[in-house]
Amino acid sequence: NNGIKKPKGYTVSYHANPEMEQMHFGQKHPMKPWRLTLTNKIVMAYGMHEAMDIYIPRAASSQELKDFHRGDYIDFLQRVTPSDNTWDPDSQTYAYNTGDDCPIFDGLYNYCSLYAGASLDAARKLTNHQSNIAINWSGGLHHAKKNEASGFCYINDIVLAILQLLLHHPRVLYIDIDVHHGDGVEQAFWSTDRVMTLSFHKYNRAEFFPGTGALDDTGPINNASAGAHHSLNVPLHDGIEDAQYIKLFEDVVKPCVRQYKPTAIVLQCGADSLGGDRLGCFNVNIKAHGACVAFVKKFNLPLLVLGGGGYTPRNVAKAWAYETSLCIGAEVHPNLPAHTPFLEHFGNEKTLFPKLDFTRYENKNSRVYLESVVMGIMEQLRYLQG
Ligand code: ZL4
Ligand code: CA
Ligand code: ZN
Repeated sequence: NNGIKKPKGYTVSYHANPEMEQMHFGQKHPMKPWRLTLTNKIVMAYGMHEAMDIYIPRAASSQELKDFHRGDYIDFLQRVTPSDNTWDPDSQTYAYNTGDDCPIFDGLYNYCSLYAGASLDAARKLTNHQSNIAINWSGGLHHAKKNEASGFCYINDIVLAILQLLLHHPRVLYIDIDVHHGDGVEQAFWSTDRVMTLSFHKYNRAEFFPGTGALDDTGPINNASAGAHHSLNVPLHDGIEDAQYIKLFEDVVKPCVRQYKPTAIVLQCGADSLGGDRLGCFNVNIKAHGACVAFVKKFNLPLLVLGGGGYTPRNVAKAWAYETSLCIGAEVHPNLPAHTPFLEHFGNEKTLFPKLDFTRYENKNSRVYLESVVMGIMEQLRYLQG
């Protein structure tokens, strides 16, 4: 043990089912469930498990998945096998948008019901008051729609978890720091004022997935709709850096909390917003990514912490392990413990805070641009005063 103790005055729960870590999306597919094994190994090597309640959640039932998803889509996921992968436009795989991004692999349904089960378990621990901060790094799959897969996501565990929170909470704030727009969550709660969605992402309508999430997409145009002004988007350009990202995050999140007064927060911590990510294009370090988690924690509201994207597994694992330590409020030594399994996997960078590759993307975010984004958000929040 590294002297990591249970936090005083609050409980952190960690929801992880190792069964899903073995899954494979297929050769060369960027999504590697194995990054979760790497994360858990680092968390355990530091002894952080001593400071949390650890749960191995059961898979969600098909009935639970149908609380958001359409029945025929769940039945399809339950039934399909890899031999159904086809580009026949008449086939159901086409209708439900499975293919290159969302392949049908062995164990797919098990994988989906496990990560959704973990997010539901985490949400229930919050609503039961058994936990104050509940963590599921296998969740955060924000692109999945009611009746189709999208962007490596099949089941929207975030929507399911928020629906659970809404049974007990009048207002839930959803914050998404994945480099991609959290379109599935935004769409699900577009017409309601009981959830405010806020996504920070790279935005380029024609060139960057999924192409939605412009600054002025803020909810139904009709001001009579409850959802008007409750979908907030922070569109960014390539190469945003630590200091800019942290300031922007705080300048936006603080007034959202002040104006909206959520009673619970869900934070999607997609690690593809880190520098050097295989799919991402930001220049954010692990400490700055973690600073967002630490900032949200300070509001002292029931907090659901989820994973998401992240395609350079060694960096994803370090970021999420570091963010676990921030949730516990434990100081951890920057050097990975010598007994960390797979330590050889990290090459010369046996530290939680490696030098990331910032050579690929030049910073295209000017101070003036970021100020205009903050002003755009403030303008939306002014409508909330009622
Ligand atoms: C791959 O190498 O932009 C999938 C996907 C599979 C292996 C072999 C197939 C090769 C990059 C991506 C052909 C792949 C063609 N393999 C994929 C418009 C696209 C159509 C599909 O972090 N092609 C679609 C989705 C994004 C598109 C990002 C982020 C999820 C999250 C939360 C989802 N889709 C173009 C791409 C590869 C692959 C290599 C890939 N797909 C990169 N970006 C996308 O927000 C978890
Ligand atoms: Ca995002
Ligand atoms: Zn992403």
